[in-house]
Amino acid sequence: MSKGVERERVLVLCALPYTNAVPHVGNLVGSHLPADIFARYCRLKGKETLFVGATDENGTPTEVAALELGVTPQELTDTMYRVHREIYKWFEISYDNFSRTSTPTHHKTSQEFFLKIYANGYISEGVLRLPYCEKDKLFLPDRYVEGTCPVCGYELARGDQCEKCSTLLDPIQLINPRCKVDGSVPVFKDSKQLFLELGKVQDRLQAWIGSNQAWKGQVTSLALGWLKEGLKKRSITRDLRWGVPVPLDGYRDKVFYVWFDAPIGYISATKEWGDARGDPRAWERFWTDERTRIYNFLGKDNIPFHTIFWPGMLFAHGGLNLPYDVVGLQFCNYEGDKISKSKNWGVFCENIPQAGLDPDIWRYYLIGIIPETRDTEFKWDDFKNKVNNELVANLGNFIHRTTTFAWNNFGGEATVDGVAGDEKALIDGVARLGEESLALLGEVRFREAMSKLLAMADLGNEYFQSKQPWKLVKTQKEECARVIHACLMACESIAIVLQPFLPASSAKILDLLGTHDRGVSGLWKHRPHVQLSAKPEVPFRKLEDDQLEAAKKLATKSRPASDYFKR
Ligand code: B3M
Ligand code: ZN
Repeated sequence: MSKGVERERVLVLCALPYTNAVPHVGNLVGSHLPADIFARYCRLKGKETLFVGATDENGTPTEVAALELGVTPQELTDTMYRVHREIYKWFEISYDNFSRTSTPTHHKTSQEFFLKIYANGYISEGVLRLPYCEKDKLFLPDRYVEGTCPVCGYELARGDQCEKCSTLLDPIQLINPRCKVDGSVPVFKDSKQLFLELGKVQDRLQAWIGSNQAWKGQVTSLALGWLKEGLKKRSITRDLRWGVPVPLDGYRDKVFYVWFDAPIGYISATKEWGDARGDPRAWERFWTDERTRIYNFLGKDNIPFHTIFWPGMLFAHGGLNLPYDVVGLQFCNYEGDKISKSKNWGVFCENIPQAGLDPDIWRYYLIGIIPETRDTEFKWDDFKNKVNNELVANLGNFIHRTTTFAWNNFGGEATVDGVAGDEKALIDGVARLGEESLALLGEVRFREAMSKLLAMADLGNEYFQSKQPWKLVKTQKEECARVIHACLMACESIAIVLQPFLPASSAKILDLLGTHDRGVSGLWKHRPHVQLSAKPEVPFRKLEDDQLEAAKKLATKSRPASDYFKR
């Protein structure tokens, strides 16, 4: 293998959303958007980058939602997959493959994965007492049993996990269990199941988690906390029909537990991406070559599965890459309270495309509320202030005043035979801030990276203001051309760094500037000749109150899932 010269390789993974609901802004800022910005950053840095995701369609969440809606799981997932895909597309989430966990490749990959860890000796057989609804004649999904958490006493803990203390649970551990759908008390029936012997990988998990440098402190300490309690075996099969069938005699009428097959979806989606390009072994570069860095983006309730359960499965399997960073994000609330679809409290993605604002306007505000280290809050006042005072009045203003000045006074052309003095200081200063912004993105610190980007525009605005080109143009036209050239170069650097954040807007600005080299090296290039390609248009328009009101009206109304299945 060649040394040092190979491109870095990155696999960006976003937690797979269930198909029992349509995403809201909390879901976007809590995984898809940060994953997208990071993937775009990696591409900008010239890394070999793959960004995949999928809908999580199997098991109980789907069966129960379908039951409630009176449709088949197939109808539910077919429709919801399309709804999800369109929403992410609208927000310019740049998935290289957005798949589903119902594909034949995923079924096959999951079954092979299981058979490997079975052969490796990590699977045991046992009997599980599972909640059973006598009324519906059905074993209840973990999530649909509610009761008091045995660890922290929270009264609304779910059968798979306590939302309050994040402990992973089995329904039988709940005190006072109730069926979440009809409130009835479930009976517990014995059922033969397969278990993953997590205890066998405890030491390896411990060593691995302790050695991870990239993780945020909060993620590491959560993970170490669970390890301290000691890992127990966990059931990986369920008495359901909808899901990936278990390929083992005695269990063929069961399917895998949804959390068993879902993370394998990361591998399946990678495989499908390669298959589609006629390169069926491409996935191996990402999953077996240790130099690949895998970044997982997910909400905090998914942290135990991505720091313990899934890595445990990977250890049991062997030969596959573990996550390099588990980027666990906190929650985003709405105007002082938790987002809730049933209470119609939040900003819901299904109507946003019709709300009359560009995706980049949304992206701009949402980046500021990515819950990186603590819970954040969506507020309409904030939305307006941030867009108007930062994006429009600072960044947009610098680009617009520079380009219109160049257009009106120089026909959009600026030529210099070299840069020096204040002009060089501006161009280099802006480029340096650009590098800093990108370095922060590399550390998955999105909000700080965005502030650096605004600092680039600040620098440009200060320079423009101090040079007063509107006066210079009358007295010293050549000097004025040098000033405007420097400002155009600063605009170019800003637009280059803007690419991962606001992809469509940055592309428009770079088109206007006639920039060919849009990679990081473009930051430091002092192009001696710039010719604008067209009459500049305002890059970002101020949000007016009535416009925002109209958007709010649409975006805060959640569409009931049944709407999608009207016959
Ligand atoms: N579908 C949980 C969720 O949507 C689950 C994530 C799977 S990632 C492998 O919150
Ligand atoms: Zn608890």
